[in-house]
Amino acid sequence: MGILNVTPDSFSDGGRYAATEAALARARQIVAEGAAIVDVGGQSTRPGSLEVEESVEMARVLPVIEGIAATCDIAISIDSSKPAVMAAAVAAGACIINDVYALRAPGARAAAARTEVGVCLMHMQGEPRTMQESPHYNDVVAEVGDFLLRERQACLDAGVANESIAFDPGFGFGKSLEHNLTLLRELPRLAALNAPLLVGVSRKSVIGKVLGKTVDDRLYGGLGLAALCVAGGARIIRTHDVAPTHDAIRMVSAVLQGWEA
Ligand code: YH5
Repeated sequence: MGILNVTPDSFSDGGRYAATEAALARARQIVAEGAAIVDVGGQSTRPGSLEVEESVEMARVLPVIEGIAATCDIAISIDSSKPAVMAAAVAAGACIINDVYALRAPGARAAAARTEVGVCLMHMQGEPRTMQESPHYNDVVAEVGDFLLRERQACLDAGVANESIAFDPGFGFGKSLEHNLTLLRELPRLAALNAPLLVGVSRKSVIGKVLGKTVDDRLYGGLGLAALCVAGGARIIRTHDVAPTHDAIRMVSAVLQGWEA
């Protein structure tokens, strides 16, 4: 899964049209580098980030999703927590909803059930503005697993199909370095919960803290983690660096599943 951020800090604003064209060019690159999914987001969820208006988020992502759907052979996911954005994105061509709030916003589960798309439920403790201030768990793996099972049941009750639901431990979302490392070490316990596991570690601070590297220098650390995650049972790797990650995980898959050209 290649990350396509459509926020002003990602594509410097020469206006909406220029930003859309730049995002589409990046989407074509993500396809060429081997991604199966492109994850389109118009709202930053990094630690400390603020919310944007629904209309702003829509204006950013919808033209990009329409453009990708019209010109690229790739599955599109919408990275949003707002039900109206989810519904509009699916109408524009998205087939997966990737929600860091795990569809907890009022109306989000109903929107997912109506559209019959895939959904990724991600664990987060707290909310983006404050989540890294003092994360606390007694047993981080058990608590993340319990959260995902509970939110899956809520989705099933709302009419989302079981086969449509993926899980994500939410690396960096209300987690200390030690919490992130424990989740990585014990990923097979989460992979055993009978949902495809999606993980996003690309360029995150877990790498920065261990290696002492800034965000632009975290590729090799991220590849190590991507390989570990696939070996630990992850099925989808969310990354900024599609070509190197694709090579790394194809290599791990060849070992685990045997080699097919
Ligand atoms: C995720 O894990 N993450 S947005 C801080 C960084 C680098 C990257 C400075 N959306 C996830 O990518 N969706 C985001 O270091 C996500 N899983 C899913 N499903 C945060 C992000 C990032 C933050």
